[in-house]
Order: sequence, then structure tokens, then C-alpha cells
Amino acid sequence: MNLLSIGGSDPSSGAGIQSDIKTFDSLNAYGLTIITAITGQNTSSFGIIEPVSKKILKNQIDSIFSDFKIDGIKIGMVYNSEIIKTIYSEIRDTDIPIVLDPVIKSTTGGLLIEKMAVTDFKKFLIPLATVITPNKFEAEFLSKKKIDSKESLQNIARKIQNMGAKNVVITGLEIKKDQISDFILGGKKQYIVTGKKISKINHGSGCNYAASMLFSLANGKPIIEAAKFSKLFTENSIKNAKSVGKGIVITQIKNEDGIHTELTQAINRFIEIKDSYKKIPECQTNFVFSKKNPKSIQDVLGISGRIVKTGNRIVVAGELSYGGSKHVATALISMNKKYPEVRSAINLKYDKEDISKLIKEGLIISSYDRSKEPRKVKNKEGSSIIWGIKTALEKSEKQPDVIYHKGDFGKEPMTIVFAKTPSLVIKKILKLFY
Ligand code: PXL
Repeated sequence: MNLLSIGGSDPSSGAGIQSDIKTFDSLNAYGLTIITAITGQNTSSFGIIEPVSKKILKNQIDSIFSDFKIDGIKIGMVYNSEIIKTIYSEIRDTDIPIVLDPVIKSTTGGLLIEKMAVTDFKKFLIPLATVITPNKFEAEFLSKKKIDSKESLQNIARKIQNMGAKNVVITGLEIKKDQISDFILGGKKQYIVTGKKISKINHGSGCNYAASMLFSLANGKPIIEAAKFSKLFTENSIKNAKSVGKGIVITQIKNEDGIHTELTQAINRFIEIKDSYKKIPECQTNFVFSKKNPKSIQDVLGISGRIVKTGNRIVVAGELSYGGSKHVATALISMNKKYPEVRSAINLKYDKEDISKLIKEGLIISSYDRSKEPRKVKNKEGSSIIWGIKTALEKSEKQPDVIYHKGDFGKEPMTIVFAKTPSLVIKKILKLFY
């Protein structure tokens, strides 16, 4: 996937196009950039801005569009009217997702758009936006109204939508104590996504949010899914923020953030499935996602506790950590050895009818019989599952989506669903609930 960031250069790499390349790269997307302006800034102060000429801006756009298939565009700092109009005339006919981050001011005080250019920003760029992602300050600036109640928030989002953006996400709202919420106006629907407040004045979080949202939209996710994904992605980047220079911290994207974020999102989806608690076995559930070519369970992200059933509810006990799962991670590694593209798995309660349903839905199922387990295997701690998956794989001509066993004396039956990614695991599980 190729994603394009159109924006300013920030030599501290905290924001702007440098930051977007990091975000795209961490998500395994290829990052292309078109520079609108060069800023001089560091973590303490903002220097000057030099916008690029129309000639070189246009030449950058032509160079990129004539060569690459582009799957999505993020527009950040655009600075002046000439740049705005040039971008508009060059990309107005594309039908790929466009995330418009209406950056007005940097955290360290620089003005990122000329006052005189704001009218053209609204006239030309907002109508191109699949999503516009103002923070509270930017939403107030664009609408010239204060957000001081739920009604005013809704009205301001509608007002910005009426400027031409399909969807509006207003970030960084303090609706509840110790929490930060994002308000989403997706078409006519409204949603709120809330997370824990992390009190860190940082450089980069706005860019991280918009860039990760573009990734999600370019993957065909609906706006609400994309908003949840980018919220988690940004929470992680702020949690990991580092003091690189002498001033404010710069958000950091850990290499495995894509893995962490995608697994978290899938676990949340699993919890939201009505009646998913019915699929949790006595020994509880784990959900894992591994790095490429996992060598040991230390390369597999899982839940350090489990997904636990309490009555009719599901609770995630523990945190995501590498090495957090033993059994499901071991099963995944055994599968991955033969089918390296398979990197995610979940264990569920075995149910004969569920298996029949999945077969009807066209999934490939294999199984093993624990009562046939050789004594040597039984006696060696942790080797049962390796033997089991290997046995089930030998039986199946194709890569199985699901492997189950019916248990043995004192051993609970179990079903494991495998897929390339956690969201594809969820897609398979959803077939159980139709
Ligand atoms: O975070 C907004 C932003 C975007 N682009 C550039 C910036 C900043 C903030 O400093 O410098 C180039």
C-alpha cells in the first residue's frame, strides 16, 4: 500500500512529513511525501517557514502521481493560498480517501497557515476531505464558535461538515474527568470514542492520529473503525513519547505498534460481539498476533492474563505483552512454520455445531485426537499442542482456518481459529454468530 503525505518539513521529525513516514512505515505502508513548506523548528521553539514555489510543488505532485498507485492522501500543513489552489487543482478528481488535518498552530507556537489563506482552505480543501480531523482548538477556529456544550459540539461538527467534508472527527475533548474523547460525525451518524487521558505535552500526536486514520481508511475500514484504530495508535505513540531534544517530548511509534494496535482493536471487536462470552472455554481465551517469522513465543503478542468470562460478560484480564500467551502462541508458531503468512489465532470453546456451521460457511477445518497422543509427547510439558497442530496439518491438504480437538480424560476440548491478521480472525469468528 502506498500512502501520500502532503505537508511541511519538520527538521525535528516530530511532526509533518517526517513523522508521517514513520507512521506509514510502522504500519507496513510505503510513505510518499510532497513538501509544501520547510520549517525551522526544534522541541523548544519555532523558527521560520519558507513555502515552496508553485513550480516545484506541481513537479513533486506530477512526479508522484505519474509513477505510483496511491491508496490514500493525508494533507497537513499547506501554509498559503497558492499551495492550497495548486494541491486542489492537481488532486480534485481522485477518489481515494483523503484525510485533511487542518493544522493551524504548532505546539511550540508557530503559525502553520497564513491568515489570508484560511478562506481558500475552507473553499478548496475541506470539500476534498473524506475526513477532516480538527482538534478542539482547530474546530473552534474553523467554525468561529466555542465548544462549551454537547449541542455546540454537534453544531460545530455539522458546520464543518457543511463546508464539504464527508466526515468530521473532533479530537482531544475533555468530556469526562481523566478521559479524552473524540467526537465523530460520520455522514449523519454520531459516535464518541473515549480513552484514558495521558497528560503529556508532546510533539507529533496530531500527525500520528491523521496518518494512522488514513491507513485504516485506505484499508477499507468504516469511519468508526478507523477512529478507534487511530485513537489507540495515538495513545500508544504518546505513552511511548521520548525526550529526544531539550524541549517537549516527541511521540514515538514502536515498530510493533501496528501489531499492538491491530490486536487491541480486534480484541475490542471480539468483546463487542453479542454473545461472544458463550464461546469462551473453561480455561479461558487468548488472542495472539505475531511478528513476521516468529521464532519463539517471545515474538508473539498475546494477553498476559486471558479474555475471561464472568457471567454474561467478558473481561480482559492482563495486558498485551510478547510472550503473554503460551498455548495459543505455541499453536500459532506451529501453524506459521508451515504457513508463514498465518500470524494470528484465538482459542474458543469446542462446539460440534459451531464446527458444522464453519464447514458450511466454506472454512477449512482439521482436527487431532488427543487420545492418540504418543506417551513421549504426553510426558513432555508443552509438547502436546505442537504434536496436535502438526498432526492436524498433516491431515489437511490446504491450510486449515480452524483446528480442533475433542479433548481427552481431564483435558478440555478446544477450537483454534487461525488467520493472517486479527481482523481476519474476527471475520471468521463472525460466521458463528449469523
Ligand atoms: O502537528 C502539526 C504540524 C504539521 N506539520 C508541520 C508542523 C506541525 C507542528 O509543528 O511543524 C510541518
